[in-house]
Amino acid sequence: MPSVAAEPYEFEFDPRTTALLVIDMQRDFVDPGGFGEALGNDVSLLRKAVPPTKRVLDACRAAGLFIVHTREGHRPDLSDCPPAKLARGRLSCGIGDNGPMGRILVRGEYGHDFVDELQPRPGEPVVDKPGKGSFYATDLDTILKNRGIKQLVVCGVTTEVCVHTTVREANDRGYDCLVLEDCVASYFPEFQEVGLKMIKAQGGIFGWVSDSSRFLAALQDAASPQPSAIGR
Ligand code: TIU
Repeated sequence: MPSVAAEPYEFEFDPRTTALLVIDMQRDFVDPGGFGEALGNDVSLLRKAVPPTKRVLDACRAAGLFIVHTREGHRPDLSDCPPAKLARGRLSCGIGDNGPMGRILVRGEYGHDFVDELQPRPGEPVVDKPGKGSFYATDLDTILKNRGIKQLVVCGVTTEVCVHTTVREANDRGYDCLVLEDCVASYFPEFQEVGLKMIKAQGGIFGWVSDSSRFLAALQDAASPQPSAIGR
């Protein structure tokens, strides 16, 4: 079985039962003028996760892995947004309000959609979610189980919020998760560091941590014929 060099130990995966999960790579989080910036964050910290995630996405497409993209956001009438979430932060421009990229975190708006580099292709399911976790109030678990998926390679933003919540949800549902540290990002460098440590501590309490280079090398190895098969 192919394996990725990772912490706390190698992550073994079967490409047929492994999915790439790209979490919330939306303009509202990654680009100026969205929810992330409305919360007072420096969004440039998230942009650096886009190029390695694009390399991983392209390689997974070439290898035929199942790929799922998630987006955080709400119906235009905000009926699926808890009042507590709407009120949180006492923001002058928050969820549902007009921002430079349209209504913040509202489905169908420009800011709610994926950044240009990471737009889904036909055949790659998009899961719209109202919460931080990708399994809460969505059909993600059904989609993954129907494909026989057992392992998730995780990219996206932000590390300690939607990535962590999703990995914790996935862990409780029996999935093994590999988080690629250069393909996830936080507005807070200290949360990035500690968020990744939390996943791999205690023998991998929530999963494994590696990076795009090590994962791409493993995917390349999995695609090449094994030495024992050459000349047969
Ligand atoms: N604010 C923040 O760090 N994150 C979110 O609100 N959502 C996600 O992480 N996707």
